[in-house]
Amino acid sequence: MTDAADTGRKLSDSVVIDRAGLMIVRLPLVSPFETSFGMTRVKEAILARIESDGVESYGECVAEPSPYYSYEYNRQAWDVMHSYLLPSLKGVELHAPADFISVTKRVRGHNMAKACIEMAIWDLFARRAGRPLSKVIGGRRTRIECGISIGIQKTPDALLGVISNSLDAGYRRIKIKIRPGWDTGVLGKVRKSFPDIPLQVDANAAYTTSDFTKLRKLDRFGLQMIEQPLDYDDLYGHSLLQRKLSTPICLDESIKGPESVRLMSKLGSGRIVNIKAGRVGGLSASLEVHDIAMKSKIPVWIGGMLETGIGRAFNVALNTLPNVRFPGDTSPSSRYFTRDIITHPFEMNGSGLMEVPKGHGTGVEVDARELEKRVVKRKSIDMA
Ligand code: OSB
Ligand code: MG
Repeated sequence: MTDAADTGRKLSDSVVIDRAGLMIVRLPLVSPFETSFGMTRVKEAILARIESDGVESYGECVAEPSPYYSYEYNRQAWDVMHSYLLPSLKGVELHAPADFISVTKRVRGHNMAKACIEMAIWDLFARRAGRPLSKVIGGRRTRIECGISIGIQKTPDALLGVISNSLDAGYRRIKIKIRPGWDTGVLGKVRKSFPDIPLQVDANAAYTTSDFTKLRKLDRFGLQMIEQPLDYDDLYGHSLLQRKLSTPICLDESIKGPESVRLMSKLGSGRIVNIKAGRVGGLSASLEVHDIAMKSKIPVWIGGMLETGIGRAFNVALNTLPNVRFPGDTSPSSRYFTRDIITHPFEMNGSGLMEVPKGHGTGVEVDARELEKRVVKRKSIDMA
């Protein structure tokens, strides 16, 4: 057990989930988000609502409608939560958030579905203990540094415009999505206009081991890191590539949990880890990944999946951990939605900082009316 997870163990008395429900929300994005694996115009997310002794809490599943970023996708994640994860919690006394892991161990994989429920449980424990989640997990910061992840644009000029606006808004680092055909040429133009900005790229696994010559050219651009250049499962390929690159490789898709970090560290598959709680199976797993990386001298940062305010709040809490050494993809609500589904949307000040909520649990409250407008499907689960 990690130090941070230990803190969770001491949280208040036990919890029995007496009500649970799932819903799907759809929120249009203020601008379409294109990556090497596809285009998103509307954020579709499954939310899980759980209740114990009148205290309610929400989790958000980061799976997407299609199995492109990950094998998990919404219809399947819904079924895993509805048919397996929530029923397995019926009448079970949870003494700590980590108990969720032992109760659902029989279900193999499906980290995003598990994380959705697990995070709601962490939030519930923190609310019952009357403490902010960031403190409960061992976080120390009261403000976090925001970066922005900029999708593939129609033209290089359009990209330069988005970067310029983002810098004006205060973002502390720029990440741009790349893929074959939208890489060195575009980066040359970016560096010509913005020679010194903190810049990184994310390929979302768009290159192969036959692209090493091309990828070596990325060393010219003074990038903070290259995120997931090769296949989602290819730790060995990344270890060969890292030996040929001076730019640090950061792994996203390839990190499925603590064991991936151990392997990455042994193989030398990269030097930085992107933590997404959904991808690794929840907050307990994120804390383990964070702690193992810290012991292996691998800095981490917190990724994002275009979450609504509900999921974003967990990313904000994770950003307060000590081994988070870079601004992440946790941007303010307005970067994604004209109106978020929480009462106090996340904001960033002109120097790229975001306040960590001080309230109990994640510190965010769902805007019931706004949520209602966005729900396209719902189902309650019998927990009696
Ligand atoms: O690879 O980090 C990624 C969004 C969806 C799926 C994968 C990724 C992303 C992002 C967006 O980069 C980060 C964000 O702003 O939430
Ligand atoms: Mg990524």
